Amino acid sequence: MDVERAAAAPPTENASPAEQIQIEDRLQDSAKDGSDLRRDVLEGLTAEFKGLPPKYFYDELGSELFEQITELPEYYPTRVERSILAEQAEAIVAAADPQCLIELGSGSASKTRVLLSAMHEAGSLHTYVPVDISEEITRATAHELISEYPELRVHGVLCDFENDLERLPAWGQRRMFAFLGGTIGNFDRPKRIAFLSRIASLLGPMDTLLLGTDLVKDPERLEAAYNDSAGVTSRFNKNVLSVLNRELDADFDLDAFEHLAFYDDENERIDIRLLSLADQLVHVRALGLEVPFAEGEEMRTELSCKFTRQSIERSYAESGLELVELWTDPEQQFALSLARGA
Ligand code: AVJ
Repeated sequence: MDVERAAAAPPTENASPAEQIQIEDRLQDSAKDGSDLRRDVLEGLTAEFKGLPPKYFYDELGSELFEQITELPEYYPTRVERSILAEQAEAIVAAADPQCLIELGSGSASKTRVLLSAMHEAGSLHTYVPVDISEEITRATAHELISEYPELRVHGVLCDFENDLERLPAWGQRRMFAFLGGTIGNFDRPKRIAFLSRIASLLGPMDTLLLGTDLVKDPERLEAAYNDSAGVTSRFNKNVLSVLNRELDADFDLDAFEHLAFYDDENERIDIRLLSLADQLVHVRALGLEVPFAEGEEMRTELSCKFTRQSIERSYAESGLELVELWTDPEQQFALSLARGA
């Protein structure tokens, strides 16, 4: 039986774990065999202003370092988003009325539970679709969740949601896409509009998008969140160089670069870079590439865009979406917003 039809098969009552959990591997070969990485790194390191895509931060160590970041006193977004979810899950579920939750970049789904629980309370919990590249985490999470919610079907999809969004199977229920954590901030404006437009084209009339966005605030507080005193963010940032050393047989000296993160007021975003501390030549052997870095040269490793209610509404409007409702915390540090097709 092909996967599309298996995915569309109606669930049965009293399913066994094997029937309740289905994990589909939709990861493209170019992601598995490293050709995406080689293409992105070649492009990024040969550009006049060098840059690397943030998705390559997240190898095993990088994911662990990001977990540590979320627990830092200076890094408020994860905690605040979780508190908004805890306060507002019922209201979110009432506004969206979903039967199926599709989470882009689900990871360990720690924030998702609150939503699933509200769907369960509302009597509408049907399917959870975690979309992630890690099979291990997705499987482990699926098993935990079905023991907590006996009525739940978990249909995991292993893929890079940025590349494979249109390849997600279609489900015939009221769906809420969730893109949490403020990860939308990694896209610059053109990429953000392109990505949200793609989501808009997937939304049926009953479907919604729940989006987490960090908000514009005092630059000092913003900059502190990306320049923690324990130096975890610096290690996280430099870890992308270790990924290249390992995956592409490169010879980056991590001590020859310095972590930089500053708030760009005009573009309303944190700009994260690695500063070369010396004139140096880096070899990326898997690409047959020699990359010169000048002393003081900066390479961009991540953007983290910050929003206002107005800029969220504008992003939606430019993407064929419409704001339904927006929830924030008492200090207005972070926002969760619900959108539907315009
Ligand atoms: C996972 C993209 C939301 O932008 O705050 C944290 C990543 N980088 N510290 C963010 C990050 C440095 C984080 N996102």
